[in-house]
Amino acid sequence: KESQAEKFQRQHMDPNTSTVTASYCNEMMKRRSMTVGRCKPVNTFIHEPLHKVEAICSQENVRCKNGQSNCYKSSSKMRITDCSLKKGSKYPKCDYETKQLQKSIIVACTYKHIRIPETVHFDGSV
Ligand code: UM3
Repeated sequence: KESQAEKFQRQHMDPNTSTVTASYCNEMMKRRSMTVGRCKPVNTFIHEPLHKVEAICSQENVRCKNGQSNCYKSSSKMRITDCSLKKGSKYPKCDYETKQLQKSIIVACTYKHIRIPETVHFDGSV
């Protein structure tokens, strides 16, 4: 079964893409299985190496949108792409807007082993 950390990487990590095209989100949302059963409404891809994203777990601790306390904000801006479902797009034709941004990101971290955190959820960007 897919772990939460594996799911985070499938849904949010794309380190080897630097510039994206208008069709990026339509292709990636499908390729990463976020258009199965429904169109996931909003999803962010992170274009930074995994070690830089995991390092956020030792940066600024902030409260998560759901009230949990295990969210962390990146001290530097990261290259990201926001995918948002276009108004009027109807499953199974998931049609996304692609927006390339540089923002600080907030992720949730849990411990896989004592002292070894891993990223498990994307909470937002600021
Ligand atoms: N989400 C993003 N980017 C945003 C805001 C929300 O990817 O800027 C995703 C993360 C959550 C979902 O999915 O929307 C609900 O908040 P996840 O927990 O699987 O990462």
